[in-house]
Amino acid sequence: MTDTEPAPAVRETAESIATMEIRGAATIASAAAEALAEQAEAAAEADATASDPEAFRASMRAAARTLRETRPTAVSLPNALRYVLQRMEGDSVDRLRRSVVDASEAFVEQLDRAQEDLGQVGANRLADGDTVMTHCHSTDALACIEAAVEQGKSISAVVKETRPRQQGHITAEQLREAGVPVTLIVDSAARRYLDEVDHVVVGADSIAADGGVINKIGTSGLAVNARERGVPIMTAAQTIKLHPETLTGHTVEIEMRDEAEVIDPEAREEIGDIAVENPAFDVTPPRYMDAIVTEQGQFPPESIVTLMRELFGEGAAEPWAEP
Ligand code: RI2
Repeated sequence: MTDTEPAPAVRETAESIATMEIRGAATIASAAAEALAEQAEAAAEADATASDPEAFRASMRAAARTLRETRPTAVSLPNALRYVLQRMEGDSVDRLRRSVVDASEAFVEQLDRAQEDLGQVGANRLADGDTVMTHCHSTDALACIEAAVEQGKSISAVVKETRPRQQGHITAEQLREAGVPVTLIVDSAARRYLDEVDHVVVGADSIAADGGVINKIGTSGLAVNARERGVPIMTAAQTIKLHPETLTGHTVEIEMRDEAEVIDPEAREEIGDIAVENPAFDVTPPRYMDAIVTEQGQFPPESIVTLMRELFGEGAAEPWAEP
């Protein structure tokens, strides 16, 4: 390992995030924080960095850049890198290493606590006997449903399959394990089933300063249909999903994924000359979302900017950039 080449553990984590073996905004964030700790341990041993604090710092920044470049939309990833790198301090490699490992552990702990806390808030919105509809697989959204079940409420679920990667199957399995009766449907059946649903519960990959919710493709159509049917919809999102760059007018990049996720190459070949697009996320305007549930309580989407300013000030540092 040289001073700019990330440790093998970092490269493996980056690869797993890019291929979506590790997926879901919160899971990506904790994997990235843990990868930085592994980088710190490796750099404290490597010839080029073990006795040179500046080279150690440079290797941490390079590792963070490798992780940052994997997927563009979930802001929990850069927020995790920011959290750890901003706490890297010390005038010796050993102190630097310790500070990174401590920050990484503190971040992962906070993440788990935040999810538990927001689960309680989200559960309060659900009543005994409710049926919820889910989209994709969100550990934050599941935390709300599971907390409601733990409160003794009887909840059932209509789970959208979520093309093209069918993360709905993971949701279905985890809800079933939590004792929630599950009905799995294809995405296009959602509007038909909304009449039987009391709440829609989704997660978020990023939340913009104007209250726009960036989540798995299909969320915005579901939200519009839920509004038309009079079904409340909430987003469960820890505050690491708040996107600080949107405070200064930046927009959130929507990841475009490989067309092979949508159609297999042979079928495409048979159809002939067509374009295939595969956006992974969409933006639900704040007017179609009833509440954003965080570990700090529930917010109307339009007021989330207040919390964002409190947590991030007016902008976002990039501690992984070369000085
Ligand atoms: P948690 C997922 O994205 C889904 O869009 C989900 O709603 C969101 O991350 C948040 O997940 P992907 O990684 O952080 O499957 O709530 O593309 O687990």
